[in-house]
Amino acid sequence: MRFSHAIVRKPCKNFTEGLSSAGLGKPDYSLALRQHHEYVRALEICRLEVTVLPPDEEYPDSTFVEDTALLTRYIAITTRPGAESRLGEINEVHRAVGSYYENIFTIHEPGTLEAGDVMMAGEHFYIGISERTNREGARQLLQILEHHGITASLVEVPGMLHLKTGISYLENNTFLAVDTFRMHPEFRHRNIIPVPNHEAYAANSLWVNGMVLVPQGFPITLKNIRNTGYETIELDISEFRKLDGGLSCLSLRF
Ligand code: CIR
Repeated sequence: MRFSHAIVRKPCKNFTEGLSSAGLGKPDYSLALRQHHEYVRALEICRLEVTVLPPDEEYPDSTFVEDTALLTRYIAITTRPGAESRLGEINEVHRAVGSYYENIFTIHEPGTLEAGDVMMAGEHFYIGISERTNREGARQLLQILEHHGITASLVEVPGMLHLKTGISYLENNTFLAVDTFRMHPEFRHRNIIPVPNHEAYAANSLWVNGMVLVPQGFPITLKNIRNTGYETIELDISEFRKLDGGLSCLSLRF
């Protein structure tokens, strides 16, 4: 899989009011802007053409664009966030995605789905059932994917925000995962780079065109990824972590 584009959205001034369970304090807005800028540069280094959407002041969490859409090779699906304060983010994203996709499907009530719960692993998709993605939302997505010849399976997500909070696919049949998913029947026999519990945040690292973006400050995971043969870029995203966001949440890659 190669990506050519990414969509990101600049954090808005209200960003500091975003949803959070991290207990790490309020983010610093100007530092968040600088970190976001570095994130965009990293995507460009990975040879992506990046569309930067303007801040959307109405939605504090709107910089976490990943949750609002799933972009596959041929079709796009806009989601229906389980967090009520995020429901309205979809309208703008639908418009932005419309510049690139003819076929856009949607998730409808009573389904909820956030694409932080959707992991693409080659031709197969894993859909997490979490506090944000319910069974009905997952069922609707499964149906849309299968209708287009794409296979998917459902995975329970215990005790974390999204599926990709705890596991990432780094292509080459390789996953990066915390213990919860290393032991999971769905992944037990897969090739997994382990993430130690005290570095759990680094399980959300991001493969882009052969490089892996890794959050700064997780030396064991960084070393393990490098030892597996990947080139890495470390990025400081401390201000996004304060709102439970990781590297993947900040962009849609396609
Ligand atoms: C939220 O709670 O919805 C945001 N503060 C963080 C979303 C993170 N998104 C992701 O992991 N895909």
